[in-house]
Amino acid sequence: MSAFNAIGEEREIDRDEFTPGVEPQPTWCPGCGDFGVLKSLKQALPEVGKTPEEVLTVTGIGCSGKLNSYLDTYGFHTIHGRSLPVARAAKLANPELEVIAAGGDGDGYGIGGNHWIHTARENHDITYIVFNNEIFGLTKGQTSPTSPKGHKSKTQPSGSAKMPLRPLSMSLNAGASYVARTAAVNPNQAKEIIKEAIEHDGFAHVDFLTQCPTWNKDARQYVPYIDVQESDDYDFDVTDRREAAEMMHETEDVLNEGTVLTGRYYVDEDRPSYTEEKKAVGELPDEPLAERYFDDDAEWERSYDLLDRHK
Ligand SMILES: Cc1ncc(C[n+]2csc(CCOP(=O)(O)OP(=O)(O)O)c2C)c(N)n1
Ligand code: SF4
Repeated sequence: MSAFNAIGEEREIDRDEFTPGVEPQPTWCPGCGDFGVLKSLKQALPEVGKTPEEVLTVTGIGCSGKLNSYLDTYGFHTIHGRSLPVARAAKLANPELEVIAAGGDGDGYGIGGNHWIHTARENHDITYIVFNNEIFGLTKGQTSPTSPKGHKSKTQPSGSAKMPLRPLSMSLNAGASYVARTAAVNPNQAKEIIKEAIEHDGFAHVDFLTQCPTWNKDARQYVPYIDVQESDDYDFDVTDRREAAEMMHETEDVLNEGTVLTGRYYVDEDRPSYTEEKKAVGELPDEPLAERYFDDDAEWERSYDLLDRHK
């Protein structure tokens, strides 16, 4: 795949470019589904013509938060549940940047839940990948918002009394313009879904099922996965909100009972992204804020003055 570099020259891009030159110390366990997300991103990015310097990955805290240690894009490791506000700020300052936010189900659907709802509502042009292993992985397997009812862990030794959260339906209701679910055990589909999400202009939420063989051995990791777009039994219009909502409901009702349905559930190509809306009402200049600041000597002087004053 070819792309244009920062100075406008056309060049070939290879997925190896997304591997850091210095190999980081491995922190993911053998067999972890997080490797599947990493692989699909490394395959998808060059296929959609992105070079490493055009991409920013913003992560939260958790095993999933280590993603950008293994991916040679720009990276920002934020705090628990806060990948989305940082990603939003970066996208507003530099709309030309491809911004990918990532985190776990605890990170994104628990502590970061409010940011998720409002980022979807405002339709920020961000790809949001949630590594959904249905537990807190890094802190050793506690019950998370997506753990099934009855799930036993050290925090809920008698079994969780709570209904799991429904991420697809929540995102659709909040206003996301692209909603999909894929799985690390389904690598071909995962790559295609990630490519679509990156190319989508608006908030693209991918619930990415990732197995945690260390702390969630009981999870449905190797049950049959059916692609809703490939199966004649699940014919629905992904651009129709009502049909998509019904499909999501059906899927999320049976998620923990056997077959898992994955694929693209909802796509709205017509809704303008937050950046486009801001530009339309004159609240955002045409040229990226990041570049204005870069060229403006007075702004730099102001920054240096501030630094001096806070020495
Ligand atoms: C404000 C805050 N609360 C709690 C923690 C402790 N903590 C670190 S990782 C984590 C859970 C991560 O689980 P999840 O987001 O599901 O990601 P995974 O590790 O499964 O990828 C928690 C609770 C923290 N770092 N910061
Ligand atoms: S604890 Fe689970 S989620 Fe974390 S690296 Fe190991 S297998 Fe992956």
